[in-house]
Amino acid sequence: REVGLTAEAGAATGENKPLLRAVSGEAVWPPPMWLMRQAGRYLPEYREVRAKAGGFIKLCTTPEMAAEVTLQPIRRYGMDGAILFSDILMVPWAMGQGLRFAEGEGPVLDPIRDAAGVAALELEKVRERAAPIFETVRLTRAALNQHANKVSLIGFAGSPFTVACYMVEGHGSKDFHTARGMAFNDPALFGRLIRTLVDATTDYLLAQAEAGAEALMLFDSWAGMLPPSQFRRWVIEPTATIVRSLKRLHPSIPIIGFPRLAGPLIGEYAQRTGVNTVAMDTAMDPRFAASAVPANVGLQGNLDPLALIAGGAALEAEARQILAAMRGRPFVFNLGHGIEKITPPENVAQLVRIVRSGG
Ligand code: 1CP
Repeated sequence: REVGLTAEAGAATGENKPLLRAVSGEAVWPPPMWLMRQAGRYLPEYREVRAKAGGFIKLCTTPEMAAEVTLQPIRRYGMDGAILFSDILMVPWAMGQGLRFAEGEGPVLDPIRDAAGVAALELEKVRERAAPIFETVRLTRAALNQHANKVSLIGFAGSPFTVACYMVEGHGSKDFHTARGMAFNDPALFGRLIRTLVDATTDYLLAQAEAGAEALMLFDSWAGMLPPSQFRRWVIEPTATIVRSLKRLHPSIPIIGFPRLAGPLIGEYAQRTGVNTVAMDTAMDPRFAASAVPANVGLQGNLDPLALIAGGAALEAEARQILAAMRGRPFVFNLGHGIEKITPPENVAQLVRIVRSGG
């Protein structure tokens, strides 16, 4: 089976890719763009492959199919970035934790609540079990190189804190009481889980970089639930450790961090983790971020996915405000959270036109 794009985009050298330049700290205008969850259920072509795959994990671990859905939004919209199609929960899965994606109810894991559960995690199996995901990276990069050499391939993982939330809770939650409780009641145990995740995540991202990922993103979707002292301990410190290790082996690979709902701690996160770009959530004021985050650190974001569903004048006004606030900065246009499955695909095309006009 062939995975590819039709040849139309002009060839360019890797050094000239707008997204890589922007996430590395250069102001590029109009800004490059991609959208979180740009491959997904709002696209009929995704639903078609998803139905054939027979399960979400099967889709993530079948390289031809995963590469195909990674490329779909590139074909349709000409985004500047392709993000590996996988999930943050594939790291716990690769360490041997039971995981399933139940239709309509999201991820379900066999929860880990004690020392034996943490000790049973198989860090040494991650590379082997996740091999099909690295193969997806290789296939996708080869397809992008061949036909549309201006598009950057973004690899990713969840950040230790957010992944630990799911591992302990066993499912999605509004407040992750059990996981956050463990961080207070038994910080030694929670710390062992976080350290295991730091090691697994570093290795998993290194393997993606070796397979051809050109930038790496760390998703910390639940970071904003933590009080400042806990945010420093479970978000900033583990992220800084991962970034340091990645940079030792790949000094020039840009890293994007997404500390969702970090609020006023966004500046400290930017300065202390060493990420090259900080992704802003929907609640972040881009003007505040521009003042709190050092000028050599890129920003990414942060259109509300609901504005994208609305389309029309509401979408245009929101997008233009963000563009106006970010002009002159290293910046990547994106959403402030993942695209919703009821999003009309033509509204994404409208957004691309707005951003390409530069505001
Ligand atoms: O059946 C399906 O189609 C499942 C829907 C789906 C998709 C399309 C899930 C289940 N994961 C994904 C892909 C995915 N997840 C990507 C792929 C690349 C892209 O196009 O962006 C990425 C980067 C993620 C990251 C992810 N997964 C996050 C972090 C970002 C965020 O949204 O906050 C989180 C928290 C997850 C967990 C997860 N996986 C899937 C769902 C429905 C959820 C959320 C569960 C919950 O807490 O309610």
